[in-house]
Amino acid sequence: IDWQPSGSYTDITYETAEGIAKITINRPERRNAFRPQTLFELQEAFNLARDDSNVGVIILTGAGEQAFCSGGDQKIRGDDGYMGDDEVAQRGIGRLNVLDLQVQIRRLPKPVIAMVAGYAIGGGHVLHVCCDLTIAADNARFGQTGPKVGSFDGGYGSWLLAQTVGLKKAREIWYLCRQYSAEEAERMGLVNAVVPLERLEEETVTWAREMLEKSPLALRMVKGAINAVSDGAAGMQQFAGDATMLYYMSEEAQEGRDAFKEKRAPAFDRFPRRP
Ligand code: 2NE
Repeated sequence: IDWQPSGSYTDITYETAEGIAKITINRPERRNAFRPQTLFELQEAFNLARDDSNVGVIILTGAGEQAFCSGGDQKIRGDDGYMGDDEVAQRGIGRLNVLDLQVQIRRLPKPVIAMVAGYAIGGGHVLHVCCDLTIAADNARFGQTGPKVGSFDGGYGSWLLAQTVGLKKAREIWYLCRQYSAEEAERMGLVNAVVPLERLEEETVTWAREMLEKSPLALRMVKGAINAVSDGAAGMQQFAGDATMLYYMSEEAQEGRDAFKEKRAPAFDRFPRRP
């Protein structure tokens, strides 16, 4: 696959090919730990992929073979969050802006695949949990570290994980902070497939291509529907927005718009009152 890079980033790369966007966390010297800047760039890249109507599937991955992402960069962790280089940090204020990225991945109306080689640990593990699908290399290792390093994720990192692997297993993962192999992760339903490391991208692209053959609107609605159950009112809000979008696309809705513009009464009689 002929990836075409674009954009100018320090902490990530953004590439596209054949309707697929590949977003790579590029801090391998820290096992792809994220800092505030990494997350600003990831948010920008996910927005680009969302807005690009040629893109149907997004792959999130980490540079190199050692790690997908090792979570928040503990070396720049301040006393209330992670410290960036901006004016907010100069005032001594930290950020937890990975939470915004998690929400963005959930809301993004296109499938997001986590492509995991090496460690998906801590906040990096939560990111793969938030993705729609996960393809793991046979060297992948999964786990949470929060209670060991003085952190926790009580949002998607806890209850979406519990919804994925069950309550008992989710508690074990958080309470004991163990690491799990790719095979163990597959057995507990935490990943969709495990493949040899050298075939990781090939297999992930195969899954992406298979989804690209499907109806984009159907995929959008299924993602929204599955997420609505666990995202409560916010999930329903998005799903309801999609219902509005579909309604706008109907002649019935367009008749209401046209009647207003033409200063006449709308003629809705020709539209059936469906059973
Ligand atoms: C990821 C893991 C298991 C890898 O172990 P290993 O043995 O393969 O590598 P090593 O030597 O530990 O790491 C290589 C280099 O990367 C840095 C290390 O410090 C080391 O650099 P030097 O010190 O030798 O120069 N590195 C690795 N992970 C880093 C990190 N997260 N921050 C900064 N530097 C990091 C092993 O490295 C590991 O366990 N890493 C820490 C994982 C972790 O605890 N992450 C934070 C969890 S909390 C979180 O992510 C979070 C949250 O809970 C809520 C909101 C937001 C964030």
